[in-house]
Amino acid sequence: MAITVWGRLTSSNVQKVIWTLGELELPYEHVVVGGFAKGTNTPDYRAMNPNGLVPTIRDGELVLWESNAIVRYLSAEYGSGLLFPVEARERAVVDQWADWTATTFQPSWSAVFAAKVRTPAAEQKPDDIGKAIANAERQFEILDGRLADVPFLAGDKLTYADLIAGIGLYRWTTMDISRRSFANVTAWHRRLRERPAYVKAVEVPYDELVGRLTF
Ligand SMILES: N[C@@H](CCC(=O)N[C@@H](CS)C(=O)NCC(=O)O)C(=O)O
Repeated sequence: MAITVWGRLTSSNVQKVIWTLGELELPYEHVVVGGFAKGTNTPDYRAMNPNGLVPTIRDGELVLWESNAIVRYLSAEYGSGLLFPVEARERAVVDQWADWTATTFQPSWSAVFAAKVRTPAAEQKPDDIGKAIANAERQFEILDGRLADVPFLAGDKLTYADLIAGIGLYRWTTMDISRRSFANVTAWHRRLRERPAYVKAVEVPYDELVGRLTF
């Protein structure tokens, strides 16, 4: 039975999942819910995902939400030795960058996206935007330092840490803001853009999110 994914393609958390499926060349069914499509507040959907958020997946008997958990699961189940190192010390490094992304990096660029893109122009606060950009740049500096040493976050090969972190690059580089440039991050972005699964899943226009804080 094919994997089913619920979620809208303009959600960066859904994009991680679609990108992972693409890297692993796994067939899947896609049900568009969330945002304008709604559908996340029904009893059936809430029974799968009590948060009423996207993404959610089903793979056989397994129903799973939380995008990073989904990416890790797919990588372990279908990408062992590929996206998911089997050796504990190697995997620990992948988890370090994945968890840093969840707790620190993604919240930092998401805060800029919320303040500058999702907040209606008349309500935007330049000071808040400036502080959010400065904080995000501190995290990009850390990323840049790592990528000075290795082509991908965990070393020589693409892993699920790159999938979890890499979804931020399109939004970061296309927002109408002044930002510092980071040469190693730019080179990593270029490497990711060579991957059709990345481009298809992540380089997705987000016009429907402009000025809209409600979803
Ligand atoms: N921590 C959750 C966050 C999920 C989340 O906030 N999803 C947003 C889209 S990125 C959502 O469902 N928004 C409401 C909607 O799209 O209707 C995850 O990573 O899966």
